[in-house]
Amino acid sequence: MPKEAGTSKFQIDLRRHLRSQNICDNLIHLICEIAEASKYVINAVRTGDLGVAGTSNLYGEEQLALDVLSDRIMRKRLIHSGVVCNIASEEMETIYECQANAGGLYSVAYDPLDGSSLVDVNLAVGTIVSIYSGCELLQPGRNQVAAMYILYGPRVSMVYTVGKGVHEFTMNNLMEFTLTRENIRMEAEGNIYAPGGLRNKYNPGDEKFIRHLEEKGCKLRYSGGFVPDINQILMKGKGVFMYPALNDSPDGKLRVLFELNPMAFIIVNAGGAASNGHMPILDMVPESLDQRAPVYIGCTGDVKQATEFVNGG
Ligand code: AFP
Repeated sequence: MPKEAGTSKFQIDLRRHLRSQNICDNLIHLICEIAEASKYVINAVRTGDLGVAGTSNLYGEEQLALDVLSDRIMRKRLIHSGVVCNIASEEMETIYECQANAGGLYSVAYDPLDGSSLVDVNLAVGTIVSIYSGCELLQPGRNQVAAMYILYGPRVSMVYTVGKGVHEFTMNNLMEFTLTRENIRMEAEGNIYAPGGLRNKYNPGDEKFIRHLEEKGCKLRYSGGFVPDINQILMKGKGVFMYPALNDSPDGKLRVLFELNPMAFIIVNAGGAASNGHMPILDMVPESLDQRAPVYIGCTGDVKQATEFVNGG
């Protein structure tokens, strides 16, 4: 295995790398099944119907045909894996129970195609996955046993952590994921920022934080897609993403189970931080599937600064 962080070793495939993580075979199998599912999601993204599905999701939002198709691809694969007891999807109203008894099994919460509204303008989108041991999904993100995202951009890349470092894989022409960066680390302070939501609805503390970032020379880098925005901050190791409480939506926009917990688990395992402005995202106890929360995620120094401004500092 490469010793120094971030060096690339193209011959190491995902299953071999997972075996080096000293985790149980069921979890290795599950992560590999999700990686397999992404091959069908990328095909759907590249060739699928860009129209609406005529149905709406848990939040009453109109579903795109791609949302429904990518959700079906993921759900089928998770059921087929044989190691999952409960499934929650951003595109499903309720928890889907595969198997009753939890012995050696996992529960998975996922956003099958985050940023799907960006596909028809050909911007990068992604799949976000959060894995817990056993059948309980409404538990603090700190209890995750694994988190991963797959980014469908100019390249298809996948980032995962099982709590022992954060690693990136890139899909090759044989549609196999091979290791490209290992033990990725965040720096303490960043030089880019990604501010979500309408600025004219920001609270004064968030406005002050943005001015602070601009005064220290941070560049604006926001695509409207959570996965590509977080991937940029992680791969550069420098930066902060925020989707704060807005004056008409005190919980912001992003979902704790499907978006915030997995991304926070990845960024924190890369030496970064994630807060809702008052406490670490990973210590929040979700009360419902559709819970949203404000988020500040990225370099520890920037997230600390954000929480100080938000709390009147
Ligand atoms: P969609 O899935 O509706 O495109 O929303 C994408 C998203 O959930 C997340 O990927 C972005 O960070 C955020 O919403 C963008 O929200 P705004 O358009 O309000 O900035």
